[in-house]
Amino acid sequence: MATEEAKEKVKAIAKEKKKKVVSPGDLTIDPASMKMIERSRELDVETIFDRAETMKPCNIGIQGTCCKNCAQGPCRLPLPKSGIQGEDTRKGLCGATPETIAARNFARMVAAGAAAHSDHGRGVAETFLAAARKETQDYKIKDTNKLLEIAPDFGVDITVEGENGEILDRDIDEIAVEVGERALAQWGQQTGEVCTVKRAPAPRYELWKKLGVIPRGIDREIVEIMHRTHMGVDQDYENLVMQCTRAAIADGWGGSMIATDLQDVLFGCPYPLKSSANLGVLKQDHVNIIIHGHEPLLSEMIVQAAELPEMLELAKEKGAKGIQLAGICCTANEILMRHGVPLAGNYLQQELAIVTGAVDAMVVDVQCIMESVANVAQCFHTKIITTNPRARIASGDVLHIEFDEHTAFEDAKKIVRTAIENFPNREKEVIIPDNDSDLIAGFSYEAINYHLGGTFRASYTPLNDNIINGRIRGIAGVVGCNNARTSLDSGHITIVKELIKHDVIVLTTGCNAIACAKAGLLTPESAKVFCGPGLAEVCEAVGIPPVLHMGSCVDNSRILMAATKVVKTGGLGNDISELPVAGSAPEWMSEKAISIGHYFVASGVYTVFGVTLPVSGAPKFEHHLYKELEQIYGGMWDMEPDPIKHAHKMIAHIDKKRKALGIDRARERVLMSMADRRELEAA
Ligand code: NFS
Ligand code: SF4
Repeated sequence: MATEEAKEKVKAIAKEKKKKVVSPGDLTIDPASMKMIERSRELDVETIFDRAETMKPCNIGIQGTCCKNCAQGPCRLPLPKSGIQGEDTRKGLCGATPETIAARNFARMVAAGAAAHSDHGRGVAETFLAAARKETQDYKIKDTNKLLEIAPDFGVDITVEGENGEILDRDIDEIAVEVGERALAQWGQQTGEVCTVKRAPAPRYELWKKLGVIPRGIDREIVEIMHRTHMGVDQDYENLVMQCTRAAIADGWGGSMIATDLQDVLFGCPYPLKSSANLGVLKQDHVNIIIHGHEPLLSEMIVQAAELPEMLELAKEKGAKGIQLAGICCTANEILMRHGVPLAGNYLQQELAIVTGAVDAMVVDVQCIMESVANVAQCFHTKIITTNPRARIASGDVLHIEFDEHTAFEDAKKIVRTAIENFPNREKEVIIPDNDSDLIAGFSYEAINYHLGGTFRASYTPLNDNIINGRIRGIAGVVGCNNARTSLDSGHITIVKELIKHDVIVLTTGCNAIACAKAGLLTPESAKVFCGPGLAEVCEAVGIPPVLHMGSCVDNSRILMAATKVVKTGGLGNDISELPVAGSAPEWMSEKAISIGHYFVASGVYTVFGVTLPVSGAPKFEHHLYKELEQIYGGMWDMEPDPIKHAHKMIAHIDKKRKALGIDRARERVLMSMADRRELEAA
């Protein structure tokens, strides 16, 4: 017994030591998060930041070469310490090579990611159809302009021929029902093509057709990955990557794109608006409700419910001054983009939000919700409310209030009421960090069109012109998660700042967008401070931030559409692969990020991931992703954990494309004239 006690003591001391060793400043660059990590330690509340110290990743899994696809394994094939000399003889029991194993694991990540985005899209399509058929009172077709714009892509006519051969507008309700039906059919379709894929630039579409990678139906391609990666099926990594491409295109140009389209029609296409970001948006004297997860179906209703006078009254009755909504993860982005609801934080801040002691309810739906929020909440009065039958939490004391699109508003009211009633139960001292940053968000690809082109000549021409004349060096899509294996927001902010400093305009979504918001990069004023002279000039002239917030992760489809629009506007080549663009996910962690990365690559974009990529244990497969794919798609994968090198790899690729387009000289002239101008000004 005595020895047991001694052991416990040693453990406790070691634990203490660890806590002291890793200072919050090494865990994040975000001041609000630093304060809350500190606070969690004071209160002895364990968070992911502590667990990241006590549990290190597995050296074999991290290389992508652990296979557990059958009960003869797990077969583990790490690279030998001395590297591979001569022939690579590593094999699983069945003979699977490291290439096969890593490619199968990679493919399953694509499948899971594409499934997550696309199942979200399916939910939207179902609700859309219910709204179009008027089976629910709670959702309505809001943005009829966008409906008319997308209908032809779904093969739905927007006009009809009248009795005398005249062209008449079709009934909008009829159009909506047909679009809903056609959209929903894309999931279960067995043959043919997912219809929205045709939106890609023609040469891209033709290339995919030639390669045979156009998805037949969204679900089908995901299921086929699961089949092919079952024990003893597809054992050719190149062939597996082809199937990854089909499923990833089914996500980016299918499931995600349809989700974005239909959400815009239901809830309105986003246009620029002001708001603020970081934990400082929470209010001591208000009922604070955090909406966390991904689907706007739920959060849209909660936004409405929280605005009801009866809710405000109830809040006052309970001693609060009002109700403060704030978002975490992509739900945050959805309600920010359309309603200006402030961002509480990104993925790694979900536990920290609860640590403020000010969150009366955290309402979650699907994806990126850490099970540990349930445990952290137990140390506070916070109620965690799950709402989706797909996503329940067994840990802790979690409330489940199921959300149904047919009774959506009633469900939302119940949720808001539960949060309000919990306000008087706050038990611990409330400590809210005083950090919140101003931001401008809402740059749908339609909004960029409008903003850059002006009211009367909405177009992408000014953007193209500024790329051609060299003021803007190129475009970067920087997206993705936080990852507890790297300092929170550090990779995001270092990379984005390095890009804009070198005149690369940044399009952002997901948790990168939230990181940029917190760092003040989503304001027009930041252009002067952080941008190179060319980009600063454009931002100041047009009044836009150098980093354009385009929405949630399913809205990466907006980036694809923006790139397509740039191609179609002309002067920068005939395909996305010819554009001076690059993609990046500096702190990725989710399987969705892999699906996104792969559809960017297949669309012709050089795409760099930070932190790590589970392919390093399979050199031939890695080479295929990093090098050979460029020959096939004009886009390829890369991995670079060092943020500055990461940014410069992207810039080098952008410069390579400028050179191929013959516009590299223009940039030299612009920069020269800027320098000349400065000299003149100084004189
Ligand atoms: Ni995207 Fe959005 Fe964030 Fe990563 Fe998760 S919230 S869907 S997956 S963690 S960016
Ligand atoms: Fe091992 Fe092959 Fe089974 Fe994988 S599929 S666990 S490599 S025997």
